[in-house]
Amino acid sequence: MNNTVSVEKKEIYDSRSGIAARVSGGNGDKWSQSLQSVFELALESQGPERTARLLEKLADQLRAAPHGVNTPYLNTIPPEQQAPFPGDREIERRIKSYIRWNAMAMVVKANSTTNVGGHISTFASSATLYEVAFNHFLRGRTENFPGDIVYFQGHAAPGMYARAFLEGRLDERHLQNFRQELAEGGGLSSYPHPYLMPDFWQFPTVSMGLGPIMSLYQARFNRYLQARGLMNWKDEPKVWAFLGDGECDEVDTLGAITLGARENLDNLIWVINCNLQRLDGPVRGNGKIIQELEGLFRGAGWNVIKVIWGTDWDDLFARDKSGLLLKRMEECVDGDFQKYTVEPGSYTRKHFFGKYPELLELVNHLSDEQISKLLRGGHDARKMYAAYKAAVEHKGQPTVILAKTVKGYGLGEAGEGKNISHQQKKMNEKELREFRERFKIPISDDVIAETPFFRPPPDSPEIKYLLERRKTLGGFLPERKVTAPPLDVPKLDAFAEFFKGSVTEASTTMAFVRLLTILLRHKGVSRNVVPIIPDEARTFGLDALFKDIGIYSSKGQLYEPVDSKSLLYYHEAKDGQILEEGITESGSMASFIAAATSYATHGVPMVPFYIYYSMFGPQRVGDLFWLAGDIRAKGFLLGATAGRTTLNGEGLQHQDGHSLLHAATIPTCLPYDPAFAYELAVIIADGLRRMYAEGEEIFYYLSLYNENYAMPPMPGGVEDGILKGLYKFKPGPEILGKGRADLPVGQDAQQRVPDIKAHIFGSGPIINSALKAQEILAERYGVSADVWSATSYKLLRTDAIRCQRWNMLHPTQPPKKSYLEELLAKEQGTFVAVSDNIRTVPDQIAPWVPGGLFTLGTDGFGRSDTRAQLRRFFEIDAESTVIATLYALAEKGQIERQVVEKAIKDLGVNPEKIQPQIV
Ligand SMILES: Cc1ncc(C[n+]2csc(CCOP(=O)(O)OP(=O)(O)O)c2C)c(N)n1
Ligand SMILES: [Mg+2]
Repeated sequence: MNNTVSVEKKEIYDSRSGIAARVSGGNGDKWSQSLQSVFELALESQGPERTARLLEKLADQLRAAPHGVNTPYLNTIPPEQQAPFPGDREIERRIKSYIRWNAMAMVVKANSTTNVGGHISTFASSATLYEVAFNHFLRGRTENFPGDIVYFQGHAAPGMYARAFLEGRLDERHLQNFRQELAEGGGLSSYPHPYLMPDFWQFPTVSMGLGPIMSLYQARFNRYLQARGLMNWKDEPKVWAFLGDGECDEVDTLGAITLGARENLDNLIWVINCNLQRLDGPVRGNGKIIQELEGLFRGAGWNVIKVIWGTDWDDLFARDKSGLLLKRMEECVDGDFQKYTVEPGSYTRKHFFGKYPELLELVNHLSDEQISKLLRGGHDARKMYAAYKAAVEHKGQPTVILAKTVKGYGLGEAGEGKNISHQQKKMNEKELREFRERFKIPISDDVIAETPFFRPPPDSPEIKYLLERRKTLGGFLPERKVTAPPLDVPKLDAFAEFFKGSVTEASTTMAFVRLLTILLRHKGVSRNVVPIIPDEARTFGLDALFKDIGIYSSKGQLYEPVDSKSLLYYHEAKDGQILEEGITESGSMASFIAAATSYATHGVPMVPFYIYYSMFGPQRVGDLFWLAGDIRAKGFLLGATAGRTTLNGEGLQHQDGHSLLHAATIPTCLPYDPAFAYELAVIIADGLRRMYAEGEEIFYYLSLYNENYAMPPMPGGVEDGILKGLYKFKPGPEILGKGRADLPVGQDAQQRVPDIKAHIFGSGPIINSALKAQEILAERYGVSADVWSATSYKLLRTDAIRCQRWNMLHPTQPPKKSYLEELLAKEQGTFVAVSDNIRTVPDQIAPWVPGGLFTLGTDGFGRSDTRAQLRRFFEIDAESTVIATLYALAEKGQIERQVVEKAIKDLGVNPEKIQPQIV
């Protein structure tokens, strides 16, 4: 049998082109009938098990063969199965040409007077992909339908603007100010940025790879909303993502595609613009990107539709009975195909067809010019229509369309198919004329050098056609509309239990879990809460929620969980509320973003709480954090197990001391570092109010820690300070008498200097270092130190900068004072800050602290050890805080330097210990 299989395999491969050609020529049925009868014969004579083994063996050999999981380098949809194109091709072509022209003109104009950049070639290659989709498939939002969700390729933005111009949504001034957003009257953002154009763009895509991963999780989130009854679509929206072939090298693009098949996301369609080029040159000069992607997607369980060749090639394939045409296609690598684009038709005749006499003959009837114009599939509206139609009708799997195109299509000498194509931003007059002629743009010679925009009048057949198409499809796209109703968020008293404090020790993570439980029972928000976890629920104590609210699974729970008898069993359910993402921080962030923008995308406000190991937050998926700002995400990110010393034992890779700084860089993010349960409650309650009752488009980042300690009751009147970033938590003792601070330890406190005053800002669990230092300073050194809780250095800084700037620009008016300045103006003394984060976190406010701020922090790499050891190592424990405070006082001449030296000795700190900072 082995022999037979090899013979079959050899025949199949030797004549593969022939088979493929015959299949595409319409003889496929005969082949499948023959194979079917062989299969039935085998079943009869060998029985099912042996037949299955034989088939499996055959499949293995096929997989190991040069093509692997690929199909031949042909269109997936043969011409005879192609759905007919229903549109008016002539009008659509003219519309597309005008859009092409305006998209090009925007960039050329912008760069003729300024150097602001822009891209022509990406859209030039994808114009047909978009136009067919806009005229026939992409559905806008209507009263009863939320609209399809579309991720546009970032560098194709000029094409979307140019279309909106024809649609009458943008005017000439907008186009004129492309990439000049600060120009009078505003301009258009370089790429899709909802932050900058909140009525237009929905999804930022320009950082390669983020569009793809967001679209995957968005498609899954749509199913989640439906499963939980939060949306009820008769007609499910599709999620479309237009991507680049170079973009597929990003791990974010391909790293999660199995989710699509696993979740049967037939609501998801990816359109990959395979122009074979990226920025510097070919994507796979020595291979074939389309085949590589096909293999990957097929392997991952997707429906793959290749659109390689245009209609012109159908006739050539049909006439080629030898299979040589396909063989020649398969011999060529992408570098060759790029060359055929750049060179004239005579070159292609000689080097491509000329390899085999039969092929030369096949194109005898074509002139060189006709050969050079043989279209690739992605430039053929009929082929693209058929592909889209097949994609929207496909059931059970997501679809990827691999459309072959030419980068810079239509630019001719200016950059068509050239390696410099991506960067081409200028066109000279000759190139402009050629472009005009090629696409028949009615612009006269005398103005062409100015690259004027062209828009036919509103009653022209083109504009009427275009508007009618969009009306039929439900409205314009892209368009961002916020229609979500406010939520009835809990008032502060819903969290009253946190304000009483507790002697039972708890961590802020435990407090958060308790708080989440309260929200899950609050009638105003319970259904909208979306807990998101990347396989770390047990670490944070969130497994307590498994049973109550369930883990979302589109398949429900097909098995009996091993822990079914326990109270907290692993409970998966079709309407589960938790998104348990497994080990994918990028995927979890993509889910967070889908939930965090549901207020705008679906008109349903969702409240995501994404809790994760803080070290694997912005440090790992920082670009998605940044995107969360741009996309106007609302929700809570919770960096748990935070703190370079609080997370003991785990060592260098796990101990986070800088996420707060990352978070501080995102303009719409409010980072908080709460120390106590009541602070957490005040911050979250206010966040809910601001985002979901008042409609602010901001999000929160909170550090959560895993150290247990007694949670104190909330002092009176501190809510405002908690939210603004700083308040006095515990004043230092009043120290009487006129003694000297350099007196030996144990001497009568009455004799110590009363007016040596210090202030220690502490955050997170390190506030406990500050509190202990407060005691030591008072008892042993006669220094009274007030302890403050610093909940957000970023917010203090932003407010201070705002006032400083106003004062600078209004120099003769009475100066404004920031919250921080007003607060500290009432205080005397020396200021010290201690944190489980790097010093740069507290240093953010240093310029506004009277007399400066002396900071202690955890700069350097973490270590595996106990908290006590780590805090001594990084010099943020109570003893180190005492020494730092005394030193800061000595620096100001308020105490003798010998006092500091003595304290170092008394408190057992080794002055020669290794320094944690490195360079
Ligand atoms: C994460 C990221 N890295 C790099 C870039 C810079 N960049 C912009 S476009 C581009 C090439 C895009 O090629 P491809 O995806 O093939 O798109 P095409 O323009 O060819 O359609 C690069 C490298 C980026 N935008 N994002
Ligand atoms: Mg490309």
